Amino acid sequence: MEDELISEVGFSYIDNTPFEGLHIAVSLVVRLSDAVVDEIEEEPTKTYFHHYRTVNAYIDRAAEKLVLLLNRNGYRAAAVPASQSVGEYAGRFSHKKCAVKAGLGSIGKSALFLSYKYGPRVRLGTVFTNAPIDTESHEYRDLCGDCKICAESCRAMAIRGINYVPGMERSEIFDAHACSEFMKKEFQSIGRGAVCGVCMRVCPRGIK
Ligand code: B12
Repeated sequence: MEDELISEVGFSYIDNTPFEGLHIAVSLVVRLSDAVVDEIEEEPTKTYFHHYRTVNAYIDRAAEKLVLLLNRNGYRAAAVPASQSVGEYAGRFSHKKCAVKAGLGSIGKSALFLSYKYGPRVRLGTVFTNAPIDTESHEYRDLCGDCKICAESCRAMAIRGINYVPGMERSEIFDAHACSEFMKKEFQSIGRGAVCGVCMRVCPRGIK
């Protein structure tokens, strides 16, 4: 991993692992460029769409390298793709869940993962392994308080404005269908309907 610029790494134990026998999740956090994210106003930019795709590829590469490294040392390992949907609005496993369990941040009203260091301006990766890595439990800290700027800025009206409490379903705070349909309809020509980023852009936790 030494030539990869990963902003943060964390470890957690996941009971309901997507890969049989691999219960240790290694979370990879890659910070996004403020210069790129700051340009998002009412809608995403083509530069942000490119950044999104490039960072996804970067995370996938770093995660696969870690898999190879663990394999070389005699352990089993598998990566969850950075940004792949396999079910209805769901990936193979939630990167956010692993990153929260690793104590790297919490869930915002936006349903985004808010890194304690960088706010929501990060992209995530996860590698599952059976390597004997120590994990510990962490206290959950809400970072939103009374702030509702993400909900007020969301043109899809997908964010209900409710503080996330551990154990809640995503649907209690966020309407994934409304978000996805709005992106597909409004931003097809900018990011093939796959990106928006306004909730991430406006979050005070990410503004330096
Ligand atoms: C499907 C998908 C979407 C769908 C559904 C959105 C969603 N929130 O799930 C759509 C198309 C709408 C979408 C939109 C966006 N997405 Co998206 N998406 C995904 C994807 C591929 C799967 C998400 C998934 O499985 N959701 C299922 C639900 C159940 O899980 P979850 O929302 O991830 O997590 C919930 C629970 O796990 C729970 N939870 C949290 N901690 C814990 C702890 C425990 C113990 C338990 C039990 C539960 C729990 O809280 C969360 C509440 O939302 C992930 C990549 C991945 N594999 O994780 C990216 C991902 C969530 N997307 C991301 C981003 C950035 C976006 C967009 C900003 C688009 C863009 N790139 O411009 C918007 C933002 C929408 C928003 N406000 O959340 C990033 C989020 C980064 C961050 N800082 O949080 C991810 C993680 C991709 C990445 N590699 O970084 N996305």
